[in-house]
Amino acid sequence: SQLEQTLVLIKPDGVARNLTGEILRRIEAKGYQLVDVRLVHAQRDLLAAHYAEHEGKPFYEPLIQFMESGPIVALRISGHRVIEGFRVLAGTTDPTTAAPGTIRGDLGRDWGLNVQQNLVHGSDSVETAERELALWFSHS
Ligand code: DAT
Ligand code: MG
Repeated sequence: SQLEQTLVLIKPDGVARNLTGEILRRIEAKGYQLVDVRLVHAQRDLLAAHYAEHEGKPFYEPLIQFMESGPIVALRISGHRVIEGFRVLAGTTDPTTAAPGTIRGDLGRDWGLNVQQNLVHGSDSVETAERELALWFSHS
């Protein structure tokens, strides 16, 4: 079976712009199930663990500072091939070139240097999803 779970984060820009409902609507409309949800003002240690693969890259520090800047909505969602499927719903990393019809393409703004403000995060593999879900939902 390819029934999977993935971690979605509605990043601080998405929460601040009151897009939580619109993003959840798109996830539910696709047919994915909401399994768990938390509103988190993330501490640096959690963000450093979450973005460990990017440590040392030029955008790492601005990315962590942005993710610390306000509340995040963390979602555990399930569905058939949801890991890849959510990333298709989200669109490519840069909102400027993300396709219309995607979350980043329809709702993301071109912030110039602030590519990190792209509304959502989605895990990128089965292994990553397991690791990230354990980080953000360690209570369950
Ligand atoms: P994604 O979030 O699409 O999986 P990623 O894992 O490569 O992208 O990068 C994590 C986040 O870091 C991404 O959402 C935005 C930011 N980022 C990535 N590449 C960047 C770049 N070249 N400049 C600035 N921020 C970047
Ligand atoms: Mg990524």
